[in-house]
Amino acid sequence: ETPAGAPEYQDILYHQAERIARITINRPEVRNAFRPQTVRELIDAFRRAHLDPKVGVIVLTGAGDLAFCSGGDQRIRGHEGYRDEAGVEHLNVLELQRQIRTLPKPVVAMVAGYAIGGGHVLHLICDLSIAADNARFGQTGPRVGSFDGGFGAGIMARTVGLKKAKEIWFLCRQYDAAEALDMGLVNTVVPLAELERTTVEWCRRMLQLSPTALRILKASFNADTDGMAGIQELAGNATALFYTTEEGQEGRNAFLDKRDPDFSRFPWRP
Ligand code: 2NE
Repeated sequence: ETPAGAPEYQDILYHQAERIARITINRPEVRNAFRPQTVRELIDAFRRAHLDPKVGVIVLTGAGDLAFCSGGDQRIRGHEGYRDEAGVEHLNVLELQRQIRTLPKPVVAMVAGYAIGGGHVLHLICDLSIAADNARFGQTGPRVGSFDGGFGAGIMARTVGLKKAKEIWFLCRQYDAAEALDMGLVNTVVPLAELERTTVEWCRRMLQLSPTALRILKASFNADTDGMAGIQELAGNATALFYTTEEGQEGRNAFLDKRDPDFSRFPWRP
């Protein structure tokens, strides 16, 4: 079901059912490589799912069985980035990575076929990765004259360990689904025919849990790596919870009533 009012996208698909938003990169003719327009649409779709209170969990996937995503579209790679329709060159996928990482709902990568290059980093950034048995993973940067030294290196090292992360980047090999599971790069591997069903099952399980607990846990996992921005995200959750208390509301009410606030009935907790 595509929700009413959803924009018509050219490079992606947006579906929602049962509090699960599914965002699909839809360029199978290039193994779901992304161009600036694709990334712009993905950012819009993730924002939509983030803000929609009817959405609890987001699934990112690629159209067809052959690829999740093969990274930046090399045909339109220009002098300093990927060229858009106006000729402007971008690396806007870095903004998308930050968005997936920080939006306060679980994001699940559903991977069939290749997750390669910048497409591999996208699955890495997602909170969970569910792989079909035909999935293949790897970085190609040093072979095609590129690299992702941000989350692509740092989160990779945190996920699979430093030695393995360096191997993945320095050798540009491909790894099958069993190897990916073995190194902790994915959460589970299922037969291709079971991929959709398992992903929905995992999403349904998360949807039965406390949204606030999952929201704050996601921020907590990012907090130390993300420095002040990570603390901001955690602290924003504390502020939002404080707003819901009588103590927090007394300050606002006093201001609106044009009186001094009276916090005397609230305890100084140990
Ligand atoms: C993905 C992979 C391994 C698939 O291989 P295979 O054998 O299944 O398919 P094939 O024949 O290579 O690809 C099918 C069609 O898709 C195009 C191919 O050129 C081919 O087109 P035709 O010959 O049929 O016309 N295609 C595939 N990937 C593409 C891409 N990324 N851009 C444009 N066209 C693509 C194999 O195709 C592969 O290795 N692809 C390249 C992977 C790659 O190097 N990606 C870029 C990494 S750099 C990056 O993503 C990046 C970054 O490092 C930093 C910031 C932002 C992005």
